[in-house]
Amino acid sequence: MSGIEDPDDELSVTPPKQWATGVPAVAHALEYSLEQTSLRRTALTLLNINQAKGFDCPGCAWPEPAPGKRHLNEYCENGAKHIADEATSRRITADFFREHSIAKLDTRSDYWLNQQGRLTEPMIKRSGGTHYEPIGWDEALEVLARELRLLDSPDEALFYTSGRLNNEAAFLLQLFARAYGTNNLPDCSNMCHESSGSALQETLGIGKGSVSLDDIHHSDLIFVVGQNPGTNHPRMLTALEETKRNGGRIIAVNPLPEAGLIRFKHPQKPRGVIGRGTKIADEFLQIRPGGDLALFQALNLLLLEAEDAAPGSVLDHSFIDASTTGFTEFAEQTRKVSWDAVSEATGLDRAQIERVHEMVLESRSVIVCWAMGLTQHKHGVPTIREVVNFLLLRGNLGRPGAGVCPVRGHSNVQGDRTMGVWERMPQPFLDALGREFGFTPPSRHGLDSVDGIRAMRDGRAKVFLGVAGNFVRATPDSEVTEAAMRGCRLTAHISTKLNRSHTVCGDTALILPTLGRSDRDTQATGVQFFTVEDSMSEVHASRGRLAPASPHLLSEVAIISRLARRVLGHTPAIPWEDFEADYGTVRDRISRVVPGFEDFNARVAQPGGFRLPNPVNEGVFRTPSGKAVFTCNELTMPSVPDGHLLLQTLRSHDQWNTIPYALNDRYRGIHNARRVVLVNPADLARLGLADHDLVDLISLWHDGRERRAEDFRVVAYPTPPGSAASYYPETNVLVPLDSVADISNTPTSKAVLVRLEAATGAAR
Ligand SMILES: Nc1nc2c(c(=O)[nH]1)N[C@H]1C(S)=C(S)[C@@H](COP(=O)(O)OP(=O)(O)OC[C@H]3O[C@@H](n4cnc5c(=O)[nH]c(N)nc54)[C@H](O)[C@@H]3O)O[C@H]1N2
Ligand SMILES: Nc1nc2c(c(=O)[nH]1)N[C@H]1C(S)=C(S)[C@@H](COP(=O)(O)OP(=O)(O)OC[C@H]3O[C@@H](n4cnc5c(=O)[nH]c(N)nc54)[C@H](O)[C@@H]3O)O[C@H]1N2
Ligand code: SF4
Ligand SMILES: [Mo]
Repeated sequence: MSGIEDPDDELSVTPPKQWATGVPAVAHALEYSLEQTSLRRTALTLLNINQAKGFDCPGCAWPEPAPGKRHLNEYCENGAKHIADEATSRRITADFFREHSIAKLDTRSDYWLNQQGRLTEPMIKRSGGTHYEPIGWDEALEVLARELRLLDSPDEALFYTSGRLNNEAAFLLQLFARAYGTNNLPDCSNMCHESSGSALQETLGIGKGSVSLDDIHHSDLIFVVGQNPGTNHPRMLTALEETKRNGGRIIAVNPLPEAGLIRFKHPQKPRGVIGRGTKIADEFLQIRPGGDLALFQALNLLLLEAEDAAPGSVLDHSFIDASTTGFTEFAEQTRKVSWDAVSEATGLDRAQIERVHEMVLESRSVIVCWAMGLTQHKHGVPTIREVVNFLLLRGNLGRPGAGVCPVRGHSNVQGDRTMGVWERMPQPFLDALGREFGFTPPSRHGLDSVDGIRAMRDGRAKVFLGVAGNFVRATPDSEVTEAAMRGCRLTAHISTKLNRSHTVCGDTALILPTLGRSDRDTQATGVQFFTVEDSMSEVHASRGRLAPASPHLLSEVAIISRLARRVLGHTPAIPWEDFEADYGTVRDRISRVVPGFEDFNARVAQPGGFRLPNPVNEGVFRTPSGKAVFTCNELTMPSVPDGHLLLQTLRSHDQWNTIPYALNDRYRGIHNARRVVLVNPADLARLGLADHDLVDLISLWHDGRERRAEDFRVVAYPTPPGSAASYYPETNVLVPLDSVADISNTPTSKAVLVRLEAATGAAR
């Protein structure tokens, strides 16, 4: 398998931290930035992150406060690291590729590949070649266009995107794919919040969150479930601090005692510098992985019983009667919930769940926030449906301080979906697109990420274009996926930095380097900006300010427009040249195709942009019945055979998805190593292992194939008995391709059955 790690065996372990984001955090961010670039570029970038006239942080999708309420430093430690990683002064030139064969590059770690700097010119690996070599833009795009034209069917091509892509480029990419003739638009959402989209669409009629930042600030009670905000959405902690200042309370539900959930020190306030900061969680439920469905069923049972005891005082009957369906069946099933099953699934005391229930009763408004700890389970969709049941019971939707809050990952992952990047976009969208551009978009559904891998593996997909991501590392079952990618006739990537998807490539391969968020984007009509949509449906402009990393870079909009022209030929109804010259013309088209974007150019010119309407907040549910839907969800838990552990694969504090920035995970006390597996001390004793032992992880799946991740150090850690945790993407090799969430088809990255075996050290 590719990516034999550069040595990383200097592991040292300190106790997990009790607090997140204090002064050391700022120092760490500056240190990374100054390592990557000059003081001047550091200052320029940091002053422009998340400012009304600057660029959107390329990190997570947490929203900025309204323009008048922004600090000069409206970013977090990790946002500063993401920017520094992009604004680095290091460059990869043609010489670099002459010196390093692709086979050689493939032995280097993901960390090393990323540290080589920004890509600067288009490169090609020709069929049978061993190295990437320079190629002009025209020829590169012609190579790709020719392969696309030669396919027997447009459905043999895949167009993958991550949520880094901006709205304008995303809109053009899906327009191009559909005009070419396919809905094969897999994206990172398939592996991320797809379970949220599936559950919310079915129950509330829209696959997005309903709350605003203001709702967070003024909620009485917020659940933070399956989420590690101290690392992954750091400025969410600032918002939760404000909730607490306003008298609200927080409940954290997580198998791990994550630092940010316990205590928070604000890095930009004197109180954060001295003092102990704010205690975040009023109640911490250290749940067994996968136990959340049982937890919310138990809370729902308690609410029904409290209503029985004091009729008319607990449930919001007028809301339930007027705006929902399915209550009777749901209530009937919920009354059968057994406390033995709840205790088995959650590992929690009944008394603690009852305490939380009391807090719910005391709260007029409740929000549930969640992320990958809920979505990446086999029963992720039913779990989120049960969260919706919980909120519906007391009418906690469409009111101030109440609602659903799936906290999205990539900065524009929500926007990409709004723009039509989805393999199963609803027919009304396709009709509007076809009307605007004078063609008939295909209506058969396309392939998502998992089905896309199957199609490449089986020779049904032959050309792969990836935009703004690292498909081969983000996806499960690394050995299977790598073979699938290598089997393609052509793989091409529009990227800013070198990654594994460039070294694990098809017969012919292209690297198409592009501008990043912080780079100035100049086209024929002048300097351009683009737009993004955050996790709370706020749409705003982003303007890069730095001199581009190389004069040979094209923007994503330019690359996609030029490719489309070559593939589709002359299309009078789709003026690709105009789109490239003036992104405002793309926004004009978006305003005519995508609901909620009327008058887009004028509204996005306002400082801070605008918020898309969410019908749920107007009491409108776009479900077939026109009402919100109570659902009945069967309690299921993965069964863990003797001698096995349930492994979750998660992010360290020092990485951006597939890209490690360093080998530390400061808040969890792990230093200088990523190949570690966190295990409960009681399990270690039971398995005859000791802290720091070297083990292989072997996953269990019914296809009998051996999936092994070699040479991990065991770290004794307070994870619930029977479970373990380790970093992604090193452990993706263990996640079977067919182990997916029901309905959403999301890989079960938080529930992999593994056993640990003493390592032979053969990989070293
Ligand atoms: N710095 C940084 N920021 C990021 C990213 C990054 O890589 N680095 N990635 C971005 C992206 S794309 C995303 S999607 C988000 C991801 O944000 P998160 O979802 O916070 O990311 P994970 O590291 O996957 O952490 C999952 C959390 O869920 C918990 N968990 C696991 N299983 C369960 C369970 O069964 N029940 C409960 N209740 N909890 C569980 C884990 O202990 C962990 O705290 O972050 C975004 N922000
Ligand atoms: N086991 C396991 N697997 C997982 C997960 C997990 O928790 N566990 N999480 C899943 C989740 S939530 C997600 S979202 C996926 C993430 O998967 P992806 O989104 O595919 O991966 P990233 O690591 O975000 O992609 C990084 C690459 O994006 C490119 N890039 C960065 N900025 C830009 C830009 O501005 N433009 C362009 N064109 N390119 C750019 C760079 O070349 C960089 O190498 O992984 C999923 N996989
Ligand atoms: S919270 Fe997210 S969007 Fe905000 S600065 Fe930090 S990484 Fe960037
Ligand atoms: Mo994600």
